[in-house]
Amino acid sequence: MTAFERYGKLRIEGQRLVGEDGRNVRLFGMSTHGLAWYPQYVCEETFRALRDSWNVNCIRLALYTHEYHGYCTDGDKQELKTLVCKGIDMAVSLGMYAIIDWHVLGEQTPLTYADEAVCFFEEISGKYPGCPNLLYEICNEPNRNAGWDEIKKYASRVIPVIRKNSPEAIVIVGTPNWSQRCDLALEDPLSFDGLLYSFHFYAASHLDKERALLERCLKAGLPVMVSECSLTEASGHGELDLESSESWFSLLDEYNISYMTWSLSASKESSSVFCSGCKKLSGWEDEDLKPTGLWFRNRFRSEKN
Ligand code: IDC
Repeated sequence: MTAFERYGKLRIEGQRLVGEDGRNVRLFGMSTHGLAWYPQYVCEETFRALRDSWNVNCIRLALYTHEYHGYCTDGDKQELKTLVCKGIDMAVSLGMYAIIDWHVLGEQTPLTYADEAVCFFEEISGKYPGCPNLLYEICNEPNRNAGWDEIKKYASRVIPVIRKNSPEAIVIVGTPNWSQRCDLALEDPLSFDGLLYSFHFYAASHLDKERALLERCLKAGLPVMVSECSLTEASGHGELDLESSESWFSLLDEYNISYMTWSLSASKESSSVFCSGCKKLSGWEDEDLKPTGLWFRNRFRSEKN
C-alpha cells in the first residue's frame, strides 16, 4: 500500500498533520538539490527506489529562484516548469507526496520575486487543481533583513492565488533568518487555515539554543514542518554532528514533525547523500552513500509508513 493510499488527502488539525481519517501523518523524505543543478534525479527510477528501498513518502522539489540558473534570473523557465511537473506527476503516480519549494535564498526577501511567484503558483495550482498529493512551500529561507512582516505580506498575496485553485492545499511558510524564527509566526500568525510554518536545521551548526526555540513553539501548539535539514554545518559542508542530530530527531519524534533532508545529489558537500561521482539513479549500495546518506536511509527505514 502506498502512503497516499493509506493517508489520502492531508489537512492540518490544530498543530497536527492528519490524513483523511484523522490519524497523525508524518511526511519524511528527500529534498532535491537545485533542480537546475541535478535534474537527473527527477525520474521514475529514482523516486521508485526512494519509495521502495528507502521507505520515503515525500519528495521536495527545490526550485531555486535566484542563483545558478534560477527561475527568476537566467534559468530556462519552461524547462524548469517541465521538471517540476514531471516530479509532481511521478509522485502522484507512485502514491507519494510532493512539496514544491519556491527556493528563496540569494535574493533574501520573497518580495523580490513576488510577481513571478504569483504567476508561477497560479499556473501550477491551475494545472493541479485540488491535487491531494501536493504541498506548496512558498519561500524556502528568507534571510538577513527580511522580516516576518515582509513574509506575511508576500504570503498574503501568494496563498489566495494557490487557494483559488486548491482551496484546501497545505501551504508551508518560511520564517525569518533562514527559516529559523518560527517563534515570530507563533507571536503573529497568518490568518489562513491549513498552514505549516517551516523550521530548518543543520545539526552541526544549530544546537541547544535553536532546539529550545523550536521546542518552545511546538509546546505552544505551532504547526511546524522541518522542510529542510541535514546533519552537517549550515554551509552544507563539514563534519556531521551525530549527537546534535540525535537530539534534533528526538525532539521531532516527540511531536511527530515531518522532515525533509538536504540533499538528493552527489555533490562534493557532506550534506549530499550520494558519494561524489556516484552516477547511479537507483540501486545504491552502502559504498555509494556518504555518511549523511547512510544515516538518513536508516532513519527513513525505521519510520512507520
Ligand atoms: C546550498 C547548496 C550548495 C549551493 C548553495 C547555493 O548545497 O551546493 O551552492 O546552496 O546557494 C540552506 C539552503 C540550501 C543550501 C543549504 C546548504 O536552503 O539552498 O544549499 N542550506 O548550504 N539552508 C541552510 C543550509
